[in-house]
Amino acid sequence: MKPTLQSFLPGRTALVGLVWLALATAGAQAGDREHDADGSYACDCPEGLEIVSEPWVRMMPPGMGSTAAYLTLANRTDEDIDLVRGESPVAGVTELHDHVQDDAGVMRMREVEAITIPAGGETALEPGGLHVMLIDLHAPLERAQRVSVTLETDAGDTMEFEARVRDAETDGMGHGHGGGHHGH
Ligand SMILES: [Cu+2]
Repeated sequence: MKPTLQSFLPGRTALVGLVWLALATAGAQAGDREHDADGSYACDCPEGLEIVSEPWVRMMPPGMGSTAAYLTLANRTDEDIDLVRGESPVAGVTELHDHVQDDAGVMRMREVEAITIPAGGETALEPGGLHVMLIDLHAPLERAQRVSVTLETDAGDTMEFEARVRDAETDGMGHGHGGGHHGH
């Protein structure tokens, strides 16, 4: 985590304005093509990389300055794909996280160097496991808001998609960020 980054953003107010503008524009374009006939979701992705579950961002209680984005990725190529960086206009810092059990048996999240989608396989980012951490949100997120997220591979390719903000309750994972739920 780099909580101090916020202090390096002098144009914070201007930035927020830009973000809202970007979101408004993105929202207008989104509904058209959410779910392709082949079961993949809209993504400006490198060849062979697909999104196979609807991307979403966890709606957090008021006052929380960070949240997480989730989706399932499929790799149709014959080489592993490593995602090594993330970026989003709504967050000051975007990190790739996983949940790991600490020595006391408590699940904690920590930054990872890469999220790997194995050749010909799938990788799920889901509550209690891997996720894209959105830190230092510039403004509170609202339900149904579409958040643009960009992930970058170690080869320098980028994948860009939109994730919809929603509550986590419906997925049966209960409350809290990783409290007791064991990812895989
Ligand atoms: Cu996290």
